[in-house]
Amino acid sequence: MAGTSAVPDALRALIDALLDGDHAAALAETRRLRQAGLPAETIVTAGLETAMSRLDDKCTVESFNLLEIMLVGRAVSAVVRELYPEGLPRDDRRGTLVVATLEGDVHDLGKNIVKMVLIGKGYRVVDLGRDCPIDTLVAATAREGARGVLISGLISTIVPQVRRVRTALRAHGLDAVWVVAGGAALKQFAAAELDVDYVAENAFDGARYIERRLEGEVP
Ligand code: B12
Repeated sequence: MAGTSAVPDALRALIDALLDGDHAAALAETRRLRQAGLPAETIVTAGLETAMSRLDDKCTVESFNLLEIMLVGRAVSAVVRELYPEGLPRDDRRGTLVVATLEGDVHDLGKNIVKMVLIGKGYRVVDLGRDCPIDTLVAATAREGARGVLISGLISTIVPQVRRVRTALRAHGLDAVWVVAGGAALKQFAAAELDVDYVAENAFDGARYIERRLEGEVP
């Protein structure tokens, strides 16, 4: 995640508002930044991700401040909806993608960003939510005719499940479906270690990979 030194000055007020859990102030600051011409991508990667990474010590196995984290989470969600409003035109010809956080992992802020970014780029995205069993993931992939499966993972305990996804897809004849992983717990691994096609650094890196994949630049 972005460290303090990488944060542009322009984003400090937004990060402070997010960390205060003040979603009205965060929204106002987001609108101001957009009007000033700051790209949504920068607001997400240098603003939202930085704010959340500063919550690290309030959300560990040893110490856990639920109320504070949830308030920040609510502010992050409000900013994401502002940046990527629902109801955007979508072009189903670009293909269908399935996105989920696997069973045992309830983190979904990153997954929601990935979904909105991809919808904004014109993909049809089927969101299976968080805490999703692999069987549900495979069934939805087949039912929806998805070309790719996107998995978000924030806790390390989820890694063995991620490694089972491709085998489960193949067992149902879905050999051509590619798998992309992302999120703090998964991006520490190489794609081969997780048995996935690609591990994304952030939502935009993932979207660029998908674009290259669909355009045939990646075999
Ligand atoms: C917010 C938060 C929570 C919230 C989640 C709210 C929600 N609705 O999501 C709550 C309070 C519920 C929570 C609970 C817990 N949490 Co927590 N949480 C966090 C925290 C502070 C921020 C995570 C976050 O939202 N980041 C912001 C988003 C925007 O970033 P992101 O997910 O990485 O997503 C970006 C990219 O990675 C990418 N991306 C993400 N997924 C994908 C997928 C694809 C396909 C692609 C292309 C891209 C992509 O797109 C996004 C934008 O670029 C992290 C700390 C951290 N530094 O990550 C701990 C953290 C993840 N939590 C942790 C822990 C331990 C827990 C608990 C076990 C605590 C407890 N004692 O119960 C529980 C887990 C419960 C469970 N079974 O899942 C640990 C995990 C440690 C580990 N390695 O396993 C962390 C790392 C904190 C720490 N330092 O210890 N948590």
